[in-house]
Amino acid sequence: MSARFEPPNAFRSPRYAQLSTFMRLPYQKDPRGLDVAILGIPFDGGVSFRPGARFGPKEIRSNSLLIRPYHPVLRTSPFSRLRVADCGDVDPNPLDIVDTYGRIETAVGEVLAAGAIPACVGGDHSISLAILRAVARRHGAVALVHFDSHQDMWEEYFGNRYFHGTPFRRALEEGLYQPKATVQFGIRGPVYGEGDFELGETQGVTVVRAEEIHRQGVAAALSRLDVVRGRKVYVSFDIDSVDPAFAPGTGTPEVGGLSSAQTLELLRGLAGLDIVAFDIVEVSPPYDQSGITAMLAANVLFELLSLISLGRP
Ligand SMILES: [Mn+2]
Repeated sequence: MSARFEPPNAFRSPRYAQLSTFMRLPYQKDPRGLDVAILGIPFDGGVSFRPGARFGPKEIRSNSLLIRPYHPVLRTSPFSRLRVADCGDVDPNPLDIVDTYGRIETAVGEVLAAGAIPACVGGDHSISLAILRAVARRHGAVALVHFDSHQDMWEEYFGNRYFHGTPFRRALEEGLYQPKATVQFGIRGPVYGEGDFELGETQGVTVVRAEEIHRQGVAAALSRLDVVRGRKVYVSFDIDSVDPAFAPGTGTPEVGGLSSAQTLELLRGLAGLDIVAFDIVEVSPPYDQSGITAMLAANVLFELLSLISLGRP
């Protein structure tokens, strides 16, 4: 059994009609034998504003067709070094977030039990809590690199403890990640009050606001990653960390964000980290323009897979 590509002609053929997997990868439901298992998680029942992220996996798949297999900056061919497959979608319960969490935790747990790295494509950001539950059960409390315009550390919303604005408070309460080994990139936009930042501040979370990245540059931002080095790292990538001029197809856009180029540079700066799982969330195709947001998300997926492949034979 091999999940490898058939280079080189597989990449040169358009095959538009039949391609429905992430980056033309093989479809393989069973994660056993894989190094990385890509899971779609088409759930947006945790959204507070613009819906549609349930269609993210489908659009990211179809906008990933142009991605070629060699990364010339990181100098790696991730699909030669890693056995990667599209393991299909987790079946959510669109009417019940708690039930959906159970389904996600089970599916991600199966990937981890198979010894593969879960690469999760959402879906709204509420899914990160369920993924982190499975990851922490396997690896213990992880370090966290979190790209977002929002901290997603609110207490509740209309009395609901689970939605896409609370996963990193719930995960903190459950001891799933180490706050002092957490870096959040791209935070910006209006909040309800100064107190909204209090939990992160008192718990020692490193926040690199978007304004700081614009003023001081990407290299300075990357220097803040020292707190996660040498640890098992979970990367949570919310597409709304990117400016809506580059990524309009999202549920809760905030102006003044990262450019696509800054995003790629930041991601490449994660080289050398021990990434044990990641998610890419909040792509909402109904609000997208010509697929540019889904295309960016597909490229973020390629960047993260390339990072994981570094150092592998
Ligand atoms: Mn978020």
